[in-house]
Amino acid sequence: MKVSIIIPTYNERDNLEELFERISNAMEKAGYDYEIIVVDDDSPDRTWEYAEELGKTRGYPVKVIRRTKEKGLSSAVIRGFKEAEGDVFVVMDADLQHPPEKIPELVREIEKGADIAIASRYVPGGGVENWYWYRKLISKGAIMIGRVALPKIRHVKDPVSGFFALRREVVEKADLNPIGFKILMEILIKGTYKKVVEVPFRFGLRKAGESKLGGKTMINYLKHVYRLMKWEGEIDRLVKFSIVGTSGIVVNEGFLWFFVSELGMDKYIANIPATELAILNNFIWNDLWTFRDLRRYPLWKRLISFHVAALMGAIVQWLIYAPLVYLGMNYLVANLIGIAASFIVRFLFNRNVTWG
Ligand SMILES: Nc1nc2c(ncn2[C@@H]2O[C@H](COP(=O)(O)OP(=O)(O)O)[C@@H](O)[C@H]2O)c(=O)[nH]1
Ligand SMILES: [Mg+2]
Repeated sequence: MKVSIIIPTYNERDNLEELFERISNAMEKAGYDYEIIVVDDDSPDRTWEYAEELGKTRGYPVKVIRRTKEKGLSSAVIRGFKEAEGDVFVVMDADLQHPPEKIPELVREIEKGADIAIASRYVPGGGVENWYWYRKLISKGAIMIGRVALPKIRHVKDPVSGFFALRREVVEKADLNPIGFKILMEILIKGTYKKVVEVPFRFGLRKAGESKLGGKTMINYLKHVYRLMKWEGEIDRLVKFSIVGTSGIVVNEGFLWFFVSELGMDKYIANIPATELAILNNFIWNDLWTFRDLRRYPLWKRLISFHVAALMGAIVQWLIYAPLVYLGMNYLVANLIGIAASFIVRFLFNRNVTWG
């Protein structure tokens, strides 16, 4: 079995020597056959040249790809997959924030039967070095958004880690988007695999050089999550869910009118059966259409869960409406914002629980 270690680089010259040395020690100690694939985007500091030189003078099994036309982290990793000869691929950064000593542990998980082994910051024993609480909060918040928006990855604690190992077959047939922002998330959505395991590790400090990522990171991340939702058909569901929701408004109003005008019911009371009928209407269409392929729990459970979502939505709607009105906002506008929040809450709850 051969391991291909894929390392995207941009201006990482000063990290290479220690990186190669530690990789080579770790792999030799564990007894794995390996190759290092450096995918460099024509770094001004000539990282590619130094990588080749280290390979020649010190005998490390390095293959260097110098890209002069393309750029970007994800596309570099995808290129690495194409060049790799191994049975197991490992992806890691060059800056030593990913300790090379973890590689054998990841590979061992693959040998034991995992298809993807992630070096994870967010399982017990893992962590990050020297991050302020707000940076942790942003990181965890971003992951949480990804996990609820993409139910397929909801069991993965660190789906955006840049340090992981996988079997070649996982990505061989996958149509990975080179402009994707987080390559692991892309693989978790589009790859062919069954078992994912996470191995704890501490995300260290950058040894030399500086970070290339930052600035628009959050926006790019959200764009990537959106593209993956689209690819997964989750955006289609969202559209269907809103169409059904709109039909519910018609049902609600229609029955309210019928109960009050035709049956002479009390206006305060009539609202209750009208709302319940709208909930039932929405449930039926969502069950038969929006989430048809996801019916796993018995009907009565789905029905109860759908009502829980409706109740939660109503509470959220009110919790947003009341303070906004109190703060002086126009009550119709406040209600609209409340409805939007309720919509998101109901969709996510139904997607992850009722039809989860
Ligand atoms: N080939 C290539 N590598 C990149 C690019 N951007 C970043 N990298 C490499 O990807 C790894 C992670 O980047 P880094 O700046 O450390 O990200 P951070 O740890 O999130 O700050 C490092 O090895 C970088 O050299 C790029 O556009 N092309
Ligand atoms: Mg880094």
